[in-house]
This record gives sequence, structure tokens and C-alpha cells, in this order.
Amino acid sequence: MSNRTFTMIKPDATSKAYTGAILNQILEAGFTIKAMKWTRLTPEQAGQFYDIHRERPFFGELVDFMSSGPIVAAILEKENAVADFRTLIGATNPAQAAEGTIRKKYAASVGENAVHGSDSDENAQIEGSFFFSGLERF
Ligand code: 3AN
Repeated sequence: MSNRTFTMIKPDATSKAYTGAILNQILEAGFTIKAMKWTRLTPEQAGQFYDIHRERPFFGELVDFMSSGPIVAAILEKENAVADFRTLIGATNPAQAAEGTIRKKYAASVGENAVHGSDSDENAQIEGSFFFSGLERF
């Protein structure tokens, strides 16, 4: 089991000024930051990141949304990081997310759902390496 996961605070949340509140909830839950950047994806980069969803009907919408504004990308560390972070953010669809979760509090819809969290140790590693070099992780 790995102790790291990868997250993005998505354009809907950064544009609504939720970045600080979301980061605060993440830190209060016991995650520490190993790498972080404020950046904006091009449509090509968003498509590459979500390549696994290329055949899904919502792929175009997902790429347009994820490249529509700035994001915060970060590598987080905590024991049982992947599973605990998925619990902290809640279900993909905020309508089904548990009370108190980040998506319940800050997400508007299944498409614009405020945060990303890796779904496996393997994807956490791949996704972290998409954004950060070895020199950018502490
Ligand atoms: P999660 O982000 O919870 O792992 P995935 O991997 O199923 O969820 O989906 C990746 C992203 O694709 C979601 N965060 C969401 O932004 C988008 N997405 C998923 N399902 C839909 C949908 N039915 N309509 C629009 N966007 C969706």
C-alpha cells in the first residue's frame, strides 16, 4: 500500500474561490503536501490526463471543462492516502456524496465536481508524474 495520492482542485472550485477552504480541509484531515502547483491545462494536456475516458460520452465536456481555467495540482501524503482521500472527497456525483465531504460542500455536478483524487496507488504514481518532476517533490 502506498502512502501517497494525487489531487487536483478543478476549475469550478478555483473560480469560485474555494481553493483555500478545500486545501484547509485536506490539511486538517492529516494529509501533508509533497508537491503543489497552480497551473492551467491545455485541451491537449487535459485529454492526455483523462486518456482512459477518451471513449466515454462525456470526454469532450470533461476536456473543455478541465482546460477552462486554473487548477491546483498536488501530491499528498498520509497513511492509506488513496482510500482516505477518496473518502474525504466523497462520491463522483455530489448529489450522492456523504455529508461533510469536499464534493458535497463545494461541487455543483458530476462533471464539475471540484476535486480529483487518484483511484489507485498505480494511478497516483502516474498522475503525480504527469505534473511533477523528481526535483519538485519534497
Ligand atoms: P472520479 O473523479 O470520482 O474518479 P471518474 O474517474 O469516474 O470519477 O470520472 C473522472 C471525471 O470525469 C470525474 N471527476 C468527472 O469530472 C467526469 N465525469 C465522470 N462521469 C461523468 C458524467 N456522467 N458526466 C460528465 N462528467 C463526468
